[in-house]
Amino acid sequence: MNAKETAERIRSMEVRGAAEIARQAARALCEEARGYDGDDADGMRQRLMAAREVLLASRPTAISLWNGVQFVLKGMNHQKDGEELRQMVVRNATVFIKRSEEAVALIGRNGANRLKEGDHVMTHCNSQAALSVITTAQRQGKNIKAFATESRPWRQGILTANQLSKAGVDVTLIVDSAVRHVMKDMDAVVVGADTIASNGAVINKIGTSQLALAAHEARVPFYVCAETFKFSPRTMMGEMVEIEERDSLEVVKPGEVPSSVRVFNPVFDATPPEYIDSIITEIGVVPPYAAYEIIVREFGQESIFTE
Ligand code: RI2
Repeated sequence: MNAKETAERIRSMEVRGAAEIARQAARALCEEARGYDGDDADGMRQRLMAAREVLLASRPTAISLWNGVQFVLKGMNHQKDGEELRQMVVRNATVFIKRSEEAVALIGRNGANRLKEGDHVMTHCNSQAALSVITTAQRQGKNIKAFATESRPWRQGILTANQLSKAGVDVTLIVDSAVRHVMKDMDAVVVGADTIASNGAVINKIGTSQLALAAHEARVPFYVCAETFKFSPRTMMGEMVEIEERDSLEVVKPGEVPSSVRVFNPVFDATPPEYIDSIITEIGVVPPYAAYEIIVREFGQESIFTE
């Protein structure tokens, strides 16, 4: 699928989940390189740059998309031969997708070590990294009791409940407003991430920060499950993370409220590091305050300055 089609599927949420949109973007760049007729490196570069812009514009918040695109196109300007450029893009995309898929399994293993037999675990939205932790613990025979929030307005909690149930996990679905009421019975909260800033703040599905506050109040450990490519080199330059705002029709049906009523539909929020126990990554379980070091280690100083 080419970049334009992929971007449309991402924008419309047909393809969603911060890691998955990055993998799909990597595949689309591969297709663009393969689909370019000829071996003119400059022409192919132009096509790839246009594809990059289209993909990055599809959803603004998840840094995984930006990091994925940067990874696939890294070194592009040094290639003089079209065929070599094509092969480089395909190679980079293959490495990125493989690393990303392996990371989810490693996060599952690392995170499952934090869960005990019979733990009650709340999750929010539909994060494959967070679900990997729960299902890995379940496979270890820990008899986990999962609690999935509905996650309005897109109700990704329904996906989560289905996936956990299929994996043999005992799962209870709750509405978002039941979070604080239920939190006192939880042993852990596991959520995903769209972006982790250099100060350790985590940007994830709207409502995540409410889970974190309720967990903090009830002294329940709050874990963020995220691949290292969810960390944002751009925030090291002081850039703020853009919080995507989506259409009001995701919240109300046409005519349900008078047109004078404004509907505000931000789809992500920021959880400050002081409410986060640990971030569970493929390279280990780390405190949120390690974010700066992870960015330097994974992306290098150089990448911070190259757009
Ligand atoms: P994984 C999702 O965004 C949710 O915010 C979820 O927590 C996050 O991506 C991470 O998901 P959306 O695409 O990468 O539903 O862990 O808006 O699968």
